[in-house]
Amino acid sequence: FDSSKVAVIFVLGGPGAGKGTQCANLVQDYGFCHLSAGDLLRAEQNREGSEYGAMIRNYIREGQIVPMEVTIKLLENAMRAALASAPAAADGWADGRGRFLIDGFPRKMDQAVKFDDEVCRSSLVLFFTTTEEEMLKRLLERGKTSGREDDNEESIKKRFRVYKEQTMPVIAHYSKQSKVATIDATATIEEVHEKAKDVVGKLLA
Ligand code: UP5
Ligand code: MG
Repeated sequence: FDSSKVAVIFVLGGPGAGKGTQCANLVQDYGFCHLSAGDLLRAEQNREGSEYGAMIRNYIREGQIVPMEVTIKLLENAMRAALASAPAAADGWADGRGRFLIDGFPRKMDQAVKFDDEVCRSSLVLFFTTTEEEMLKRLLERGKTSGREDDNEESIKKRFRVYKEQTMPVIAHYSKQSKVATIDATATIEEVHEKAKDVVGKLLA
């Protein structure tokens, strides 16, 4: 990708921190293209004829990170498709085209390094934090209706562990590059939204 025409924000935070919810709000505010790595993997899992379906299902249920080649290919394809349907303007992404929120990725160091080297670099990492207790409560509530195979207490505990062991180092890595904006996601959806809107607005200004 021509990095002058594409703007990427990584959106990270623990399982149930509110990444997807806040991305939807930022799409309304600023017209981003929102790509959730987890949603792309779930779509691939259910795609007829996918050679990866069974493998993805197992990884997700166990809370493990799917081999990065699969996820990066899905993200790259989705970014290309979005740009093809609304190409970045000659003056870059000022009008909203070519702006991406990449949600739930990169969540392991190998993914971060490969994406930065081979796809493109992010401008910012939005990092939503709250307690495990709060995340567990949200996910169990959502699990009543989500149909997600990983919204059960056993899978959630595994997701928390993988998050601490594999994703926190990614946050530390980008912190060293001063790219991380940390937002306390314990407050109400609207309060968190106001903070996120403000942070992103400053980046785009
Ligand atoms: N909610 C949200 N904000 C709230 C607030 N402020 N107050 C009260 N309630 C709030 O929100 C979760 C729930 O909480 C919702 O019901 C919401 O209304 C409520 P949501 O916005 O969905 O949170 P989010 O952070 O998006 O939670 P999600 O469960 O999607 O996070 P995960 O990171 O666990 O899931 P993801 O889909 O990203 O990944 C799933 C799996 O895919 C991973 O475990 C892994 O196995 C696999 N994966 C990979 O292998 N590689 C990747 O690169 C990415 C994923
Ligand atoms: Mg999500």
